Amino acid sequence: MSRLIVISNRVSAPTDKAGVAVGGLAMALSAALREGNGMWFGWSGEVAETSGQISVQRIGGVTVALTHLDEQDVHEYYNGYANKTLWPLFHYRPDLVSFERSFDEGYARVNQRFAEGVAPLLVEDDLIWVQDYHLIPLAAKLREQGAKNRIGFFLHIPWPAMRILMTLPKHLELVRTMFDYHLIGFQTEDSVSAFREYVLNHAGGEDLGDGRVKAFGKVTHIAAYPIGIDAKEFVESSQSPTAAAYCKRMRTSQNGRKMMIGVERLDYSKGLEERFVAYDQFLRDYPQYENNVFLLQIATPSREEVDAYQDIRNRLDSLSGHINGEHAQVDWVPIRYVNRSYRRDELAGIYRAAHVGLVTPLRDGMNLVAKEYIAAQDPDDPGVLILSQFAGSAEQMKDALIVNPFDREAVSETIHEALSMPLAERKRRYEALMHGVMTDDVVSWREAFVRDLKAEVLETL
Ligand code: GDG
Repeated sequence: MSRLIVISNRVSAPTDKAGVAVGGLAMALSAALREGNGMWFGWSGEVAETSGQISVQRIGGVTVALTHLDEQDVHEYYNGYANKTLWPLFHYRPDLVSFERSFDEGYARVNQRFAEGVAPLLVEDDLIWVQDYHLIPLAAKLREQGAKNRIGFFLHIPWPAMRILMTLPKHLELVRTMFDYHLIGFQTEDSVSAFREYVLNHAGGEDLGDGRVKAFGKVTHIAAYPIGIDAKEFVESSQSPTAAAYCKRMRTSQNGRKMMIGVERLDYSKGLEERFVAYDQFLRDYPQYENNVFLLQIATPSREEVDAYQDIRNRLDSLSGHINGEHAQVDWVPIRYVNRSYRRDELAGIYRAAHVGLVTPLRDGMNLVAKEYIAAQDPDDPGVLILSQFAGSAEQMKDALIVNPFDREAVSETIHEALSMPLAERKRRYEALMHGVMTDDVVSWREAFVRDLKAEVLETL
């Protein structure tokens, strides 16, 4: 049986120090690696002078190979090209992109170092699965090291429309490197089409049918593999004693009011500012909800070394303060804005206590919070999901209330619709959504990708 080698920027342990599950992706990949005697390669998260040495360890039954990055790498590759160039660009924010040639060089250098670290560990029939935008050129670098293996790539974030991508210096070179993969997985059909459009219209490529595209003299296979959550685990987590305690704590503090929940990393792509503005609009449009509803917004600080993240944090501090100052009463605040993170089982209990899940990113590869919110609901009295049309999950979750997050008046109306939805309709929508969340979970995502990668014919390169 071929081994599976997963390569990602960071390697996540399946559980935190307290043994609590940290996330579906880490668990799903770890399970596959354990079963298939595979290996997970990535950055340790430590910043140290690096000699290119790799430390191989066993964590939670998984073989993990870790490398360090030095300060210049972190500045140019991680905070630079990955999070100041590609992340904003792929989330349709060319206004926030900073591009410097040193970032590009750092990105190439770290990808090269990853390839040099992985190559000696490979055997002939290993299946290699590269994750996400930090490592787009890795297959090309591995080929330079002589790797002839099947290599697949999965992009967790959106692939942008052609005209957006073309604002990136050296976009053609970046896309050229992708033709060293046998299989490229995107989250959505929208991303698949955007990639195909670029290849056909800008890279002189050809559509060979069956998801195969040819350019630069090479063929690659593109398809959508929408990622899911570890749904079974999340349902169990939402029924755990910790979740029950958190749900009860929230209900007590609701004191009969309805609660809306937002949970995200504090990131400008998640549409938090627009959400707060729409909620302010809602409080003006529907004064009957005064003192009867509140929004709990959990926003965990993220990428704090990047200026755009400090800016969004400052703007949200100011906006939440402004809205609360405007509408609050002595015994009610409309927004509870919390900048800390919670354990997964605590979060499950908080989701369960929320009457409405507000998931309104301006752009999102998939968005797992939407799926977790559904998985955590009480089937006899489920809450309502409001979901942005620009989240990848909107391609699957058609029974959510779909909104345009830029249209604050429409979001305001939709909040009213959600809060006043009769039980029968809440149940109908929940059941349809829950069926999808349980069926298209992270395990079926992984199995579909690995099965298709195995089926690739080696001669296509
Ligand atoms: C990228 C893509 C794609 C959040 N706060 C806490 C916490 N979280 C967890 C959520 C969820 C995860 O973080 C966030 O996942 P998302 O999918 O919503 O978003 P990104 O982090 O941007 O992920 C995205 C994903 O990759 C997978 O492909 O869906 O589009 O951008 O699981 O629950 N978890 C805990 N405490 C918190 O306070 N424990």
